[in-house]
Amino acid sequence: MIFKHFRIYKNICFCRHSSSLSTIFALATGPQLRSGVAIIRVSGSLATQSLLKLTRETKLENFKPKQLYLKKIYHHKTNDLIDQCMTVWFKEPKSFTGEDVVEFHIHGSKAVAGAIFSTLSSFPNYRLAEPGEFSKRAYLNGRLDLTEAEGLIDLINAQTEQQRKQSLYQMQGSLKELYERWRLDLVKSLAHAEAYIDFHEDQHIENDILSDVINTVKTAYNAMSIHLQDHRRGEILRDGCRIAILGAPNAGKSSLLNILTQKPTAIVSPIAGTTRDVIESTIDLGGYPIVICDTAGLRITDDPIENEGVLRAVDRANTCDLLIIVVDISMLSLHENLNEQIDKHLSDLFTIKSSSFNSLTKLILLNKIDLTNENIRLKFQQLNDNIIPISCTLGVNIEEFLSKLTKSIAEKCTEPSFTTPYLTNERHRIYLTRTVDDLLMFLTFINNNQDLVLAVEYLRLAIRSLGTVTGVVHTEELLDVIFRDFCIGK
Ligand SMILES: Nc1nc2c(ncn2[C@@H]2O[C@H](COP(=O)(O)OP(=O)(O)O)[C@@H](O)[C@H]2O)c(=O)[nH]1
Ligand SMILES: [Mg+2]
Repeated sequence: MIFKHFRIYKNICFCRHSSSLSTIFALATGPQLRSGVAIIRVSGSLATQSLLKLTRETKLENFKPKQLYLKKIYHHKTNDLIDQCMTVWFKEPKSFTGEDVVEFHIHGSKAVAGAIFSTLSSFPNYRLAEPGEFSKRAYLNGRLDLTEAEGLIDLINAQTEQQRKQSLYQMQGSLKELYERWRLDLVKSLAHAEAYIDFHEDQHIENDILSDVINTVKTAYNAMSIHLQDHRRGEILRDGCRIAILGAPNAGKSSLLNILTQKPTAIVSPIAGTTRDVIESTIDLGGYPIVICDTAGLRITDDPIENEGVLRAVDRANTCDLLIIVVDISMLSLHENLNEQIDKHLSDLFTIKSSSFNSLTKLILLNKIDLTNENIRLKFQQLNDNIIPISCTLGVNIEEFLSKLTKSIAEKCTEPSFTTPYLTNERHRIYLTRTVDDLLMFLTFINNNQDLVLAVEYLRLAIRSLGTVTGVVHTEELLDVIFRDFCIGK
């Protein structure tokens, strides 16, 4: 049995210590030098040498790990005093990378950092770190799994409050816990299934063992399928909710964009066909990131450039998460039913490039209500819930529109939570989909009473794909893709 258990793990790469690697250094704080403090981080088996040589101390015992010491630091070759700064070291394995790490909290100038880089470069087996190399070492030394490392880079890139929460939870292991729980259940099932294959004919093996395996796999399969049917919530929050503003020429789309971005991002003019290209802006709405784009007015036109603009508008709308459609109220016949008039206006608009955008959430803005009289405004109470009468020029009902928009986006992303995390990137989706597909193959083989040995092969593949999400299984190529997005010093 022990031998069989070993077989399960034989293809899986476990953590590997890295004492033979070079010692690396980089600026851990942002790239602009000219700050009160900047931090240079050194990591590797020779890291403490830099602490002793730069401070001219002889004994490492003079530095307790994780304690700050104010020290004068000197150039190792020229003996020049470089700076007076705080220093700290973290003894392996209790450091970010799992290796010995030393930090110099220097005055943040190009000259000070340059002098320290020059002295560190002169040490044998020292070199400048590659982008993401500290985090990659942390992963290789088992300090982070891949989802936690991805959470870390997302936290560094977070622009809004909700992105901060989601990435922080992921960095603290929300996805890792979920995926590891599933993986370990499947690993146990695999071990039991193999035991059953090997011993059920000639030894006493409980009959229930196979049905337990099937139940566990079914439970994991169902949970993962639900996890995948998430309407891309985590990904929308990570990448920004994509919104397109659509409508006929002159409806007030560019005016609306300028209200949302609070600056004259797009040209507003009474000349129809002013906006041609898609104009994109990023904003923060109630902590949610939004990538909003203004588009060319939808109409049939002989002008090839404007026509290209209309095509681009439709293309963009097709790849969006949400649509805002602006309707100029003066285009409607106001004495008839307003909801029906708006429906007709939209269906005329969408026939222009035979689009429907059926699957998309739509907010409809009835703009230029400042041009209407009190009698017409009374009819607004009968409007459908997703139609908001506004005036871009006078700023009427803009608050109501913004709160409805925030609500729609919050529904698309939901509030991040540690206990119910959503997958946050395409990589997770690809490998989890493979996992689910292989689990389904396993269950189908079993249901059809097909070869159990072959069925178990699918279970093994599923475990492998799931392990690729967290990094229990990895290839160099996969690590390159993940860590190349990191900045130097992280
Ligand atoms: N009266 C009135 N005019 C507006 C309003 N919003 C926009 N406009 C005017 O409508 C014209 C077209 O606006 P624009 O934002 O460029 O429309 P777009 O073609 O849809 O981008 C401009 O002259 C705007 O000043 C509004 O709420 N009331
Ligand atoms: Mg415009």
